[in-house]
Amino acid sequence: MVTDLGSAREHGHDHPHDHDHPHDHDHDHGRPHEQRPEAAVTHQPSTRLVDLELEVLAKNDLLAARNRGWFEGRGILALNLMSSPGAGKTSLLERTIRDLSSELALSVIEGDQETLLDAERIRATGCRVVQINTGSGCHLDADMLARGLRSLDPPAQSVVFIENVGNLVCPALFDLGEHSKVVIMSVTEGDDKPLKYPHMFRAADVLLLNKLDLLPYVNFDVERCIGYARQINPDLEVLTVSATRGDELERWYDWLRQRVTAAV
Ligand SMILES: Nc1nc2c(ncn2[C@@H]2O[C@H](COP(=O)(O)OP(=O)(O)OP(=O)(O)O)[C@@H](O)[C@H]2O)c(=O)[nH]1
Ligand SMILES: [Mg+2]
Repeated sequence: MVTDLGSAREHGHDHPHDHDHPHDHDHDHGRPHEQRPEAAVTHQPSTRLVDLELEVLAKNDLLAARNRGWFEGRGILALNLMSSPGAGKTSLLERTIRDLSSELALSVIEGDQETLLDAERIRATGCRVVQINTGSGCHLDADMLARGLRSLDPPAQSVVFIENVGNLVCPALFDLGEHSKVVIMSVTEGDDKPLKYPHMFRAADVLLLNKLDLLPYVNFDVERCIGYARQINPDLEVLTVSATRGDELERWYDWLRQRVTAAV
């Protein structure tokens, strides 16, 4: 089943940021940072904007708690997969579904700004899937997930993978009610990313370092990357894999099986 829930929100960027200029705007990726008026100004955040941000977070946390209860009541393990665009979330899911669907009941919520492309890839594996399109939104939130779950209707004692919108920043801030946050990073992204995007690596329970097969062609130091990631989050589990070639996926499957045993 592929369900497009439509654009889950028609807004710009009305979520809280963990920095000192809360705001409500569209992402301004088009202009260099130094050209943006706010870049030159030290903001004094207005009390009202801070209040609004806290309201957004509090509302999301409430809905996430409901999702968490919903999962627990049904013995469902929910995993939130996050990464920058193209790190390999859908590829990892395609391979995982192919390898484990005879052993575990799996279904997928796909989050993207536009298109049904990822849902169609998942559907081709025979797996139950619902696509959420966020429009201009750069992450899934707990309300979108709740609506997606109503449409997905996953069975009890199953695993729901949530593929978040490709973005190494915003998804880390929004609890969805998942059991674990899985961050995927590929070796083509540069080994400094844990230091530059610390919130994601701090929030994650496990890091999958993907595209191991490309290591001979890129300048990437695996040990340095893992060191940076553990500098940010000493408890972070790290698994190195290749989703397409299949390297070391058994370790990922074992991690998954352990979580399933604990949750269902
Ligand atoms: N060489 C290599 N390529 C990979 C691997 N995993 C994914 N890819 C490729 O990377 C590209 C992006 O993979 P996707 O699975 O679509 O990545 P994604 O994270 O789902 O992307 P978004 O949903 O757009 O954020 C595709 O061309 C994949 O074939 C891998 O382990 N090795
Ligand atoms: Mg994808």
